[in-house]
Amino acid sequence: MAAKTYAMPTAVAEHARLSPASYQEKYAASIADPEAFWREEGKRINWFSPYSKVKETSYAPGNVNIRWFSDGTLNACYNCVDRHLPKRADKTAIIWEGDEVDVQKHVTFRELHEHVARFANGLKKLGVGKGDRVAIYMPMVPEAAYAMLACARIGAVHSVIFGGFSPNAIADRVNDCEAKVVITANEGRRGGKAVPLKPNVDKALSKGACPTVDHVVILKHTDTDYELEAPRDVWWHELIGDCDTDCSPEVMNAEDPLFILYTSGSTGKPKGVVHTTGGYMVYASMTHEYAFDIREDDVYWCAADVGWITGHSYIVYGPLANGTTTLMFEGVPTYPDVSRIGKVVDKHQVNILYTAPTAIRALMAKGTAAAKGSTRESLRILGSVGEPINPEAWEWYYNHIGNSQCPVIDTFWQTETGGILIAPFPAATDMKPGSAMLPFFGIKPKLVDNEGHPLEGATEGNLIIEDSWPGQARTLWGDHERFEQTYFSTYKNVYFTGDGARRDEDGHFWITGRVDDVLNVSGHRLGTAEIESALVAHEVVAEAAVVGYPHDLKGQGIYVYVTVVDGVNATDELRVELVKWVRSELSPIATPDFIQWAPGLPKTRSGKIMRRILRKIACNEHSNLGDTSTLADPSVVDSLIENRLNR
Ligand code: 6R9
Repeated sequence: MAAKTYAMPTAVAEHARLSPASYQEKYAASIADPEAFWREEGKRINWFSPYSKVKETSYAPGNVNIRWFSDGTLNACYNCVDRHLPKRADKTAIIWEGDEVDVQKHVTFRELHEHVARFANGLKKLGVGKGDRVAIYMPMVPEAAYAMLACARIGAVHSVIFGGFSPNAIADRVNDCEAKVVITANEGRRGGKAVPLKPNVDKALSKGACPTVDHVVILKHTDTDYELEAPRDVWWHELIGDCDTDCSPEVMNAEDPLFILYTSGSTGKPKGVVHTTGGYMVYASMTHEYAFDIREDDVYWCAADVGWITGHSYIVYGPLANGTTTLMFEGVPTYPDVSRIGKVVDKHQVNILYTAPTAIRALMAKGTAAAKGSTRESLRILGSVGEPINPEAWEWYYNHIGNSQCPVIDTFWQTETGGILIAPFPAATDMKPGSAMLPFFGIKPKLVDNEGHPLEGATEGNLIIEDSWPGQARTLWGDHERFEQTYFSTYKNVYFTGDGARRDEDGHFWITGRVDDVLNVSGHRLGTAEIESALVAHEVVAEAAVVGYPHDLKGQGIYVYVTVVDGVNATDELRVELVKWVRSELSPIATPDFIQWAPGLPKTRSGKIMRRILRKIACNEHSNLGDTSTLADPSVVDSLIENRLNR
């Protein structure tokens, strides 16, 4: 069946930088001569000394080496802040919306410059210099961005640790990169609750667990007092008390590391993904401009957390490099209730909203309540990121948040890719709910079978990227071998995303999810995302997760976890109905073998369902769940195990 297609809304298409023809032309040029293409595009960034070299990249086994613009020098902070001062000093750089409804702040580029430069001088006072690592464990406050930019200004490498991580996870990350300083706050606020950041850092650092840390800088964000441990701890405001606002940006080489960001891999130990300065800045700013068709007066809101790559590339570096007003939101979409997002959009006249399917589904579960109390008329473009967006969520987002007037830009990318790889760039293409559509300039997505043979035409396979792009990760901190092994060894001479994808008859890409989530049922390949999407399309299903489990006859059976919408009774009759539903919505080959009711699903703090755990529970391997330290709410797992045993 042909996918439903939506045209780019006329109001967007008429003014967008791209048209289908100009996209095709520019894409073709980027592929025909990447060297010439990026030599030109690299100029969007201010360089202290220009590059003569552009692309020096090799994916050769045993010699993976990725360098872009390697003889140029620049400073990322200068590009996000200083270069805007001549024309945009009084323009708002950051709008901060606090956790509580009536708390907000506007920071101009001039003020941003002052805050960042003073804090950079503060870090220098603590002995932080070029190449030193600094861990940032902060709530979603402007100071988190100041801290990142201050590190970039003095050439220190930041490693942002998501504010929801536990002490053990902090210690692992701090130790892996041997951070010298940890920047935190006394407390964060999320959904009306206090998040004990400073106590978590204390626990992480206790008993000499993090021997490289000399100092902890603490922002006083709430009124809660914690005792400081002298001489290790220092208040942010005291540190900068006597610092001036003059701090010249360090001259960095294009290939000097800008930051490390830890992400989970298939094995337990988190991977320290390393991004360098020049290529990352070019790619983050360019993709931001094109994916959201950014205009000078736009108010742009990416509702991610700075603890994730989306926050790095699309709250801080991309938008600020482009001189865009970027909104930082401390809270959650459901606090005080599901109308919050719409109300924030109206209050700050947001033009572009970029969020995740998991947030969209949380709002969708409450019907249309999320649309109450706001008009959202300022919106022009919607974005989605983090996981495949099921067509039902896409349509709900399109209709009830975007008033059927804003394109939904479904952006596929990864921590390792630095920026967006595949999306329906406005107005390069029509949209198909659930499809990420087309590659960005310079990106060559290909599908291969399990042996690495290229697959042509309309088909499904493993998603690889042939050749390099400037925003790509360069290595894993301290473990280049693992970098090669993880991304370049499954298939030779290409980058392996770890995702599966389908390419339809029009050449559009549909990400089907991590390859390890693809089921093979009676010889039929089925994406867990497809089955979930079918389930979520049923009105009583709030959320669903599907995993495979060994099945005597079929090879793999389909095990389904379902969270029902508030107020619905989870009965045996409903089980039967849902099985029937999936058969008719998708296919009899997708018939669920078992449906387990789940009051909640185990998710990482960024909202990704931890299928690894669900697979273990489905297989009755409860005693060996592996690393659960990144779970948002570990108690969910206990109740799932209990339900499983009592079934
Ligand atoms: C940016 C980010 C990366 C993984 C990726 C894929 C999934 C992200 C997606 C998507 C389908 C999209 N993913 N965006 N799948 N459609 N639009 O999320 O980075 O946290 O490293 O996750 O997320 O499976 O491989 P990261």
